[in-house]
Amino acid sequence: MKNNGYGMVSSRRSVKTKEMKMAQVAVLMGSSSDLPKIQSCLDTLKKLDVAFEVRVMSAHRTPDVVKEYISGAAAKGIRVIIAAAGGAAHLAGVCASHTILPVIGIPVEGGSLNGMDALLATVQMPGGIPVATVGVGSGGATNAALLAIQILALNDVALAERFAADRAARRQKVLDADEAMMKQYGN
Ligand code: AIR
Repeated sequence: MKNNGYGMVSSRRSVKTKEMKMAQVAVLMGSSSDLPKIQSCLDTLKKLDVAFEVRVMSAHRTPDVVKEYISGAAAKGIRVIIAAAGGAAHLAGVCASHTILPVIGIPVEGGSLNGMDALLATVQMPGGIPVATVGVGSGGATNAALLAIQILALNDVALAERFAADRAARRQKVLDADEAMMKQYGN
């Protein structure tokens, strides 16, 4: 037996135990080159103990895979889709067109336009097919996870408590920084 991060699994056969949670969030990225830029999203989901699955699929390079995956996502328990892409970033929009699950788009920085292209491509959806677009950069990726958690927390009291504790910790960090600053400059 070994721990895979979600519970104990047999090393010979992958056996689900009752501690093993079904993924509620799907984090998709257009390329594995996006991973370091959205790491804070995965870290935040992990920190707040939300089960998620991570996939690489591209609206342009593997459009058939995107369609197939998204079409089956709700049936297997996914409740929120997070889609990250850079450049001509159509992944979140294409996901949104294939599901009625909420889709959060992360515009990934990089390339010649450093994320401005991804931001506009992700945010400027036609009326009727919404994508909740977060900011470019690590803060945006963190916010994508937090927004997904807020959606799930509407029906999960324990998760809402973890979210509130995280919010309180972020507040405390600013108060501590303020106190340290006042000490340093003697005011
Ligand atoms: N991308 C991949 N398919 C469609 C798009 N828009 C994006 C990836 C990545 C960028 O293109 O999300 O941000 C460059 O990908 P790569 O694989 O060339 O590094």
